[in-house]
Amino acid sequence: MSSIESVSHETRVFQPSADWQRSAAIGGMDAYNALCKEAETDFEGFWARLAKENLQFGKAYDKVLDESNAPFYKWFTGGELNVSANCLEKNIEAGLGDKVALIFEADGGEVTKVTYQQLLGKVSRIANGLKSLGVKKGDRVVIYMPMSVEGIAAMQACARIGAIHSVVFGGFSAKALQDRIMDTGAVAVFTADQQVRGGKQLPLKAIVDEALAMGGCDAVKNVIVYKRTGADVNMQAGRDVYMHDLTEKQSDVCAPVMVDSEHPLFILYTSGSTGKPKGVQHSSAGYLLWAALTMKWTFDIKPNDVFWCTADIGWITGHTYITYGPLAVGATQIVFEGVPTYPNAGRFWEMIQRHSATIFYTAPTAIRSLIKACEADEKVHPKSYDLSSLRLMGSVGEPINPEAWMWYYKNVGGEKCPIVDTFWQTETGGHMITPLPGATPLVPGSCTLPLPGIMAAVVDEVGGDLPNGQGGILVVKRPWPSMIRTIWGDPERFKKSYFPEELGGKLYLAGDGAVRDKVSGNFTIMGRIDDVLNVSGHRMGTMEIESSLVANELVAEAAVVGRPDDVTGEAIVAFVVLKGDRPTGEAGQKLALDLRNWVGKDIGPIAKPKEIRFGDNLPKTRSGKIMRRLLRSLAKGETITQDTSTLENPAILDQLGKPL
Ligand code: 6R9
Repeated sequence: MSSIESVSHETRVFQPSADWQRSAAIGGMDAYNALCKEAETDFEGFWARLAKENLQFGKAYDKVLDESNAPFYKWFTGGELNVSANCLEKNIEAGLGDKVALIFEADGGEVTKVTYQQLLGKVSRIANGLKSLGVKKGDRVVIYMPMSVEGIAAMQACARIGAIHSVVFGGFSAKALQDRIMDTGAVAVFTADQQVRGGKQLPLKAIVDEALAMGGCDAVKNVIVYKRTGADVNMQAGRDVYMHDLTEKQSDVCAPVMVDSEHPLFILYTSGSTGKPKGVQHSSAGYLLWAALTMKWTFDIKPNDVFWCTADIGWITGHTYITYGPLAVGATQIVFEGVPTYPNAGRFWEMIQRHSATIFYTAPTAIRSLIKACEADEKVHPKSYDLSSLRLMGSVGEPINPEAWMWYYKNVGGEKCPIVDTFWQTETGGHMITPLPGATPLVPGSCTLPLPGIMAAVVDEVGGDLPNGQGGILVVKRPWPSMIRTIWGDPERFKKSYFPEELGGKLYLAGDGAVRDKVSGNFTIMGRIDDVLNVSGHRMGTMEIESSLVANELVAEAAVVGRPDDVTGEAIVAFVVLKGDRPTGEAGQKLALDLRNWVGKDIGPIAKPKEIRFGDNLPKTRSGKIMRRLLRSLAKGETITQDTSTLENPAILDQLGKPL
C-alpha cells in the first residue's frame, strides 16, 4: 500500500471509447460543452427544459428561480408535485409496473425482489398507517433503520404524505439520535427490532428506547418497529407498534399529497466545524430533478441496467442514489443489508456476479480495504469472479488515490469500464463535479469537470478568481436546483456557513480546497479546509469529538486532528489533557480504551479516535489558540520543523510526539 501514497503527478488519461461516445446520454465533449453553453446563455431556460423533461408536476410552476431572498434560493415556485408519485406511479403509468425496482440481498444472502407495483403497494400501506397515527404533511419523522426494503419504503411513505423524514444512520448512538429527534421535533420514529450486519445482531429498538428516555422528545407519539429478526424487544403500550400490525390492515391505495416545489422533503444531519451537527434541509422539486438527471448524465442509466450503490440510506448517497434517483428514473437496483467483508471480502464481487450488476458505485475506503484483503487471499480477488456484466463504476465520499483508482479500473472494471469519481456533499443533494462516462477523459484521482449548470470555481480568501494551477477554495457561483435550502431551525448559521461575508456573501462555500489543471481545467479536490475530518467517507467534526471527550469527567481539554490512513483515508487522533495526573504505561492504555468507548457511546462507533495521546498541556500560542497544525505533524510522527517561536510551551511537543 505504500506505493499508493507515492503517486503525486498524474499523467495517465483514459479517453472514452467510441462505443461510449455513441451510446451515452452525453456522448462526447462537444455534447458536454453544448450543455454548459446552454446553461451559461440561458440559465433559467436550461433548468426549465430539464424540469419539463424529468418531473411530473401536479400544478405547473410560475417561476424557475426566485433569487429575491438570496441566499435562500427558491426553485420552480408555485409548482406542486409529489416526489413518491414521481418515483412510483410515473413509472407504472409508463408500463414498468412489473419491472423489478429493488433486488434486496440480506446479510445472510437471502434475496427478495420487489416490483414497482409491489413497492407502490408497500409504500401506500405505510403511508396510510402513518395517517392513521395522525402524522400529516409537514410533520417530521425520524427513521433509524437498517438497510431494508422497509427503510426505503418508509422514506417514500413520508414523501407520499408530505411528512419530512430525517434518517439517522444505524451506527449513531442513543445520544446522537436523541439530539436529532429533539432538533427536528419528530412526531414518530421508525426503527427495527435489530439490525443484522456481518452475521451480528445489533439492537436498534433498545437504542431508540434509550434515546427517548433521555428526555426532550415529548413530540414523539409513536415508534413503528420493523420486525427484522423477531428478537424480543420492549414495546410500550400506546406508543410502540409493529410495522406489520400497523400496515397489514391498511389499503394499498394512498393518494399522493401534492406539496409545494420548495416543501422540505427531508432533513439530514451532517458534521460542520462546530460541535452541533447541521440539519441540512432539502426541497422536493429541485432535489428530485437533480437526483433523476444525474442518474441519466453521470450514470448513463438505461432500461436494462442493474444499478448498485453500496451506501447506507443513513447518508446522503443513500438518499439520492438509492431511495430517490434510481426510482425516479425507473431503474432496477440492488439494495444490500450487509458489509463488504462478510462472509468474506469477496462479497461485493460475488453479488455483482450473482445479480449481473451493470453499474457499481462505492467508496474509496471500501476499495482500499478490499485491495488489502485480496492481497492476503486470492480467493476473494475480483479475478476469481465473473464481473463481465459491469459497464460503469463510480466512486464517492472522499478523494480516491490514483493507485486505488488504477486497481479498481483494472481488476474490477477489466479496463473497459469508465470510473466516475463524483465529488459532491450532503448539502449539494447530488453530483457536482464528475466525469461523464461518454465524454470526459478520465484522470485517476481527479473528479474532472463540473456538470452542466454547476458553476464551480476556485477562489482566494476574499472570493477572487484564481488562475488554473493555483490551489484555493472551492465555491459554486450560481445556485442549482438540489442545493441545501437552509439549516433546519437556524437560517443564520446557514448563511454564515455557506455564503460567508468574507467571500462576498454570494458564493456557495463547499468547505473543500481544490486546484484546477492548467491545461484541462480538471478539478482535483485537496480535502477539507475546515475542521472536518473524512473517516471512511464519513464526515466527522473535530469539535464534535472534542466536545464528547471533554464531557468525560476525567478530561480537562482535548484537541482532535486527522492523520492520513491507508484504508480509512483519515484516522482520528485525539490529544487529551486530564484533570488529574497524566497516566503512562498500562494505565494510559486502559484509559485510552475507556475514552475511545466513551466517544463510541456518545456519538457512535465511527467517531472513536484511532489513537489517544495524553499530555500535561496542548501546544498553544501565547493568545491561547491550540496549534492544530503542529498536532497534525505530531500525529503523523513527523519531526517538527515548523516555526514554534509563537508557542507558549514548546516542551510539550516532546511529550505529545510519542504514542502511548
Ligand atoms: C457525497 C458525500 C462531503 C465531503 C466533501 C469532500 C468529500 C466527497 C469526494 C470528496 C474528493 C470526491 N468528498 N466526494 N472528496 N473526491 N469524489 O460524500 O457527502 O458525507 O456530505 O461529504 O466529502 O470533502 O466536502 P458528505
